[in-house]
Amino acid sequence: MSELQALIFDVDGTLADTERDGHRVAFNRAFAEAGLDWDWTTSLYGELLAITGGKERIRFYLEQYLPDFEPATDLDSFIANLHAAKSKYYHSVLAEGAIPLRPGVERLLKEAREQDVRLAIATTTTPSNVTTLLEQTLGSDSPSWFEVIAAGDIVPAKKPAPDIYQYALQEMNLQAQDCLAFEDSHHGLTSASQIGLKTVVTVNDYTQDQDFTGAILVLSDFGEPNQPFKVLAGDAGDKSYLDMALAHRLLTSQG
Ligand code: XBP
Ligand code: MG
Repeated sequence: MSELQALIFDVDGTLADTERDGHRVAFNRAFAEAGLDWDWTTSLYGELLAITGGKERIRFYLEQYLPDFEPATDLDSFIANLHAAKSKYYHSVLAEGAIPLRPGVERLLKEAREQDVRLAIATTTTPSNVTTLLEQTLGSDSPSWFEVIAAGDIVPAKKPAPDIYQYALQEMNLQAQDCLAFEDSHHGLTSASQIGLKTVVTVNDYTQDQDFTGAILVLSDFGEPNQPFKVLAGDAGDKSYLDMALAHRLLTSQG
């Protein structure tokens, strides 16, 4: 019998809408600083999100859109330097306080903590991006709420590979059947569900048209008591926001 022991969260798009006004803006600032006239518009960025990982995304962009580009240094160092600048700018965007948590995220995290349900992060982004986002939105001690922050290059293969979720489970010494995952994208759902994690998806503008077959529940967002979610697929019973009672029920349901 499964018993809910941990919630494992994706970060970008799930905890906060960081992509369009956070990562994208930071990439563009890094390009400008490097004297590059590249402009990742909101629509182009939507296409580039097919590739997870910022360094991987830059490499893909060069291959697909600028195949004749010749960097001044070798390609790996060029990308690494550009990405380091991007991370610096991303932190400054977060410090501006422009990116709030999505509806219901803070409430759900706090409710899980009250019930001693363990928390973890499984994300593709750089580790310091996660801690900065948490500190900025939930306070300086909030990274410690998470037993494991599995992030970035800690595993060889990024999402949609399952490695990052596998890593988080191993670190917590838990089985997939005792945890729920939270994602916003098809790649994230693929990563979590490949190793048997039941997954709740909350969509956003970039992901709303993706295929979420296999998700236990697909929602507009986690919702709040005064701000009900929309159920896009699956069964939330009589609930209008995601709380721990619904989380427990989802884990033990047959779906
Ligand atoms: C997040 C990503 C990341 C961020 C950029 O995917 O794809 O690449 O866009 O982060 P997910 P870095 O939400 O599925 O984890 O530049 O730090 O790699
Ligand atoms: Mg995501």
